[in-house]
Amino acid sequence: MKKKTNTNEQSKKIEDLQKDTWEVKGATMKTNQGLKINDTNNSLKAGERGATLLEDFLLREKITHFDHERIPERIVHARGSGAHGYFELYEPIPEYTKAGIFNDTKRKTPVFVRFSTVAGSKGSPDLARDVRGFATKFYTEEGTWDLVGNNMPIFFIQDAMKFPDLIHSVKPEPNNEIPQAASAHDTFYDFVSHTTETLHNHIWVMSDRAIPRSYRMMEGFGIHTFRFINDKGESHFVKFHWKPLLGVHSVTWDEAVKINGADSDFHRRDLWEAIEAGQYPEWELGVQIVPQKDEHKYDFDLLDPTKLIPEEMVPVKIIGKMTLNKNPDNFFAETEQVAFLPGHIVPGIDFTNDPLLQGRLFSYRDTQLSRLGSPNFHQIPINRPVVDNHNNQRDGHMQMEIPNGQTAYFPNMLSGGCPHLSKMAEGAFTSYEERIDARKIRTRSESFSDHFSQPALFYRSLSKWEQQHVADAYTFELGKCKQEAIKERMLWIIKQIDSDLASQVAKGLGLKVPKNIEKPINQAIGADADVKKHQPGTKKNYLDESPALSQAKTKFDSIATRQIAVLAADGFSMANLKKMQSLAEKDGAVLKIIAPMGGSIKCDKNMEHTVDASIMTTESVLFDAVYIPGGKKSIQTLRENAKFTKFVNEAFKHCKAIAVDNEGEDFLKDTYAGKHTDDKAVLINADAKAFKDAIKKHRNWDRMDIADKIPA
Ligand code: HDE
Repeated sequence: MKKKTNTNEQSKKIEDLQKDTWEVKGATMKTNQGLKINDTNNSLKAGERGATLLEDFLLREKITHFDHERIPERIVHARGSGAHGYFELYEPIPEYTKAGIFNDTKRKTPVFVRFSTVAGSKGSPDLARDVRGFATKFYTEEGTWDLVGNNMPIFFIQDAMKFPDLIHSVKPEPNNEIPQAASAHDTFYDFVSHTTETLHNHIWVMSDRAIPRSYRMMEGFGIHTFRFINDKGESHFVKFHWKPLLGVHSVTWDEAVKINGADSDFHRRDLWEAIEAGQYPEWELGVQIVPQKDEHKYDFDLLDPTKLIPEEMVPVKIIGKMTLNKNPDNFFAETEQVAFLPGHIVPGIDFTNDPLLQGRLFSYRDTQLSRLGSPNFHQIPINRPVVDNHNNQRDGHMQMEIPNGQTAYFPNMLSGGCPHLSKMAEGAFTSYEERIDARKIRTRSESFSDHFSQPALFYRSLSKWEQQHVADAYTFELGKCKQEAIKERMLWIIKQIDSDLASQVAKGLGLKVPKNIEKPINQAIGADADVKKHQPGTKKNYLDESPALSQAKTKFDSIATRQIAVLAADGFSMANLKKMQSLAEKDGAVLKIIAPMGGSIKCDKNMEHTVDASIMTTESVLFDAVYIPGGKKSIQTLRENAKFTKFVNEAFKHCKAIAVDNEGEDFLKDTYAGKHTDDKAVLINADAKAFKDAIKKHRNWDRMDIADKIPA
């Protein structure tokens, strides 16, 4: 077997994976037994036209393997993309945690990250309105730590017991398996409208966070409150945050719908291409720390996963940075077979009693058994730690290791007591000794009953355009429901968040916000409890606004990796293009020439330029900005092809920056952008810096009112 050599910067994990990686180029085709193969095109037959012989072991080996190539897709988060990278610490935090990864600034801890959508199947489109998974495997010197988070800081439900109900309601309906990768249907809203604890995560899903521009431009959150344990055994509560260096940006719903048709792999491709181009995605890791003594200080329960701790109440301390710098060599072997378990922790990190987290500790190991088929899934190359992992577990399907020796039990004398235990001073793990003195009881804590305060805080904290997007999303989603009763319940519930929001949505649905709902909310209680006594608590206002929740307050300082469509045909002005090329050369943007046909075009200096895409094979929604260089002949050609006009109209509708030079202005007149040349992101004969500044802002949301009326 020829081993692949990797030219990328080596990490301990990449080196480890190379033991199992082989290079297709230069390899000789052989059977799984190492037999050289002479013909892989024809089966063994009785005569040229004869029946195939059972003897044909070559056919059987090939077909049998093929027949078993598929494994069950993940029950949730089936659709995903992964990448390798590393984590570096900025400054040690021994006062909070003894975890090696958070104490040694010289370490470059290898990581593997998998981003995903939740509800859709493995082949579903990337731009579904959905939560995104953000799961990170840290291959640390003390063992593997998995931080299995999402791109939203809270979850839909408070107790693991409700997870199958939640997922069954959002997945395609069981009778007809419709709709795919979409929450806009009756069963989901039936569940949500009866389970108000879902509202906080739900309003995040109605916001732009659910349709990110890129995996590289979204935040990540551990969601649950975890514990940090220092070397004195003291505990601090901690919440984990990933903050993307490119800021948090999203597309509009109209774009999302169109991107799903134009390139259903949009996010996967974006991640892959950025890494291949050496424009490595980066996130800073932040922690919110709450001392043990402050456990009950807040208006919400730290153990309730439907609540966030506003950053304005407990600041996020940035402690390190993650860089993703290598694409997987094989999607199935790495991205599909990677198994994340929230139960994978290291000394210095521990769990809390969050009832959702507690349930997850069971579920993930369990699901890998049916998904990967064996308790030895930790031996799959992507899953094995970078440190040795010896114990007395043995056998099982697909055992890959050969533990030698006479014993597989502890204690023993025959193997000198090995594998031996470690002392605490040698870095052994021990669980935090939490005092528990309680009744065994199947119930929900009263401290979890506030369902409206934080959705309302989130909505209040959004900018006007973000609020409008939320209202539009509710109107769309409920508009797709068939049952009036479900829509009305939802309207009443939305009113508990914000009555103007409810009125706007009601107007769009052609309904009225009900004054009351007939049946009270079915709080999370047992059948014998008095439902009326268990209604959600009244809305509180412990913070007027949390600016950190708004994407309007994110970073707008870079255009790196932004895709700029250059619409051009033969005869375009080279001098114009040259001016804008600095955006690629200096600022890391990606300029792509879109022309009437593929191949190449000639500029006015008679030079050949490779076309990146013909107008027929691409769409405006795949770009962040549009540039049209001058050149009489080029502009004439563009004006003759209606798709170029549609391209610019759509870019204008989606509030993107559009720049034209010289005769490009004539082209602009054919488009809606030409009617709004006073718009600050429609630029005529501007310099590259002005165009850069407009792209940096991601979108000109001031244009939204006009844009909404454009029939593109
Ligand atoms: Fe998951 N979740 N989850 N989840 N989850 C899975 O595990 C589950 C929850 C998250 O890229 C499954 O390996 C339960 C919260 C991510 O491979 C499964 C509950 C958060 C991924 C599972 C939750 C997540 C999963 C399916 C409620 C954010 C994808 C395949 C108690 C903090 C990981 C698998 C990847 C995947 C169960 C709730 C994030 C079935 C029972 C909260 C990012 O085990």
